[in-house]
Amino acid sequence: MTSPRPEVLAKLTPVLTKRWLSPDAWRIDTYEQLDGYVALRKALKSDPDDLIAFMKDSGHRGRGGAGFPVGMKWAFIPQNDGKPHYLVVNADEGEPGTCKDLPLMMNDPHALIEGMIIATYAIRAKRAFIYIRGEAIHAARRLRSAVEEAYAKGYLGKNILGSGHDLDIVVHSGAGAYICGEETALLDSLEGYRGQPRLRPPFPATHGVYGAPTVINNVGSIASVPHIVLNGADWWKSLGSENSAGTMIYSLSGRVQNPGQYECGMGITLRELIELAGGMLPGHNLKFWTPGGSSTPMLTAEHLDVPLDFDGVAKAGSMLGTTATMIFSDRDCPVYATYRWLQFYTHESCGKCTPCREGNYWMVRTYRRILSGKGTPADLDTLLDTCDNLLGRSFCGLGDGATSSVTSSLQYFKQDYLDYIEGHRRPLLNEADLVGA
Ligand code: L3W
Ligand code: SF4
Repeated sequence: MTSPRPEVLAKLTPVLTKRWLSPDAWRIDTYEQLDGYVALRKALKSDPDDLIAFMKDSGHRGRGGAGFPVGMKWAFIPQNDGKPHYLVVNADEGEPGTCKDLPLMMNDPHALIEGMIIATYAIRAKRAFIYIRGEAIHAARRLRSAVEEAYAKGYLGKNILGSGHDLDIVVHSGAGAYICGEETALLDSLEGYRGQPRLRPPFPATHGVYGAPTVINNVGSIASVPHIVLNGADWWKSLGSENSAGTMIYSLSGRVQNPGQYECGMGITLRELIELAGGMLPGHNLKFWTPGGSSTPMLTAEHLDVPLDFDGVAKAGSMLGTTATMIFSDRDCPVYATYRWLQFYTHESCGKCTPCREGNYWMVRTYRRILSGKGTPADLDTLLDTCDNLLGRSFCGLGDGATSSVTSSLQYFKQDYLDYIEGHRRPLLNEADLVGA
């Protein structure tokens, strides 16, 4: 294992992760000793509209995959409309490879709660929900206990710290469906319906929970807010790169020595992240990787120096997504990885629209043929054709995301496919796997 060079080590910038190593930082007393709820006091002295303008100025962008400007989203909420407003935190972290929100909620739940109080004050909402992934029972328990602590100390409930702002927070557990991370399916699920995406527009900003104006933000987007309020918009901008303000928690998994979460200013490269993670595993050379989970097109060893910010990754033909960097080596097969991801999308497809429901199912069957040595070169054209019929034609982002690894693996690793088809590589699946294919 190699130690990172000092200049690379200096790129670690703990902001959201800075309390993670303090034992008990998840308890309110410790949190308060570590600057907790100081930003809230500052925010409650501001005018809500000024807070929204401040968030716009900070350049803070959403951490859930799309990178939508947070301040702009808050500003969409109509004011003086006589309707209740809501904040919903999307804690349904389920994108394959993504592991940044769960550790954040486990280690620093009050950062999320403090950010929620500030956000609701700005958008004038009195009720907020945390929609947490059903499997994350441990994190839901931790959040519920943190919410109770916050009520006991007067940070939640009526007239918070004498400001006149009221807020109730409900922690709502989902039932384990990936699609409920899509914001409108999440709303259906929260309202007690089967979680399926709604047509957009109208966007949740005007028609969200119970038809009322709603801001839906990712855990990381909201947990960053107290830090930004405390240290200023310019400070946040200075930590990142142009158009990508602040830090990001990059979750590294796969063939590196020390997989885990590395928080760095946006714009760090994969080469530097791998160095921070102690290098590749012995005997492994980087072959392909995802910048932001399985829904983002894979990149290759050619892209080691791409800045991992919104613009840099887009220029390289992919998406920053959730910064779930899954690292694969020359001992891994991009065809098989894509097959496994497609199985995931097929299983998680809600079935509402034909391109995604049928397209994923047929692509899985095609991959089974290829991986069992029974594929033909025409299968590769069929795969691309199927992707054409999913991308931009699916009802929600799940269908689009499913195509990412198919098209990118065919772009960079067509020979790997041909090796199975032409019999140069031992099939990974056998006849039994072809049942139903
Ligand atoms: C009002 C408008 N609001 C856009 C809002 C919209 C949403 C946000 C971004 O998908 C991506 C997806 C996954 N008036 C608006 C407006 N908004 N125009 O802005 O919207 P959008 O459509 O760009 O993206 P999205 O639907 O939020 C998210 C990708 O992220 N992804 C997903 C990962 C999964 C997780 C997880 O497991 N937690 O995040 C990974 O890459 O494929 O492309 O709020 O309402 N005119
Ligand atoms: Fe459902 Fe897939 Fe269509 Fe999204 S794209 S609505 S998940 S079937």
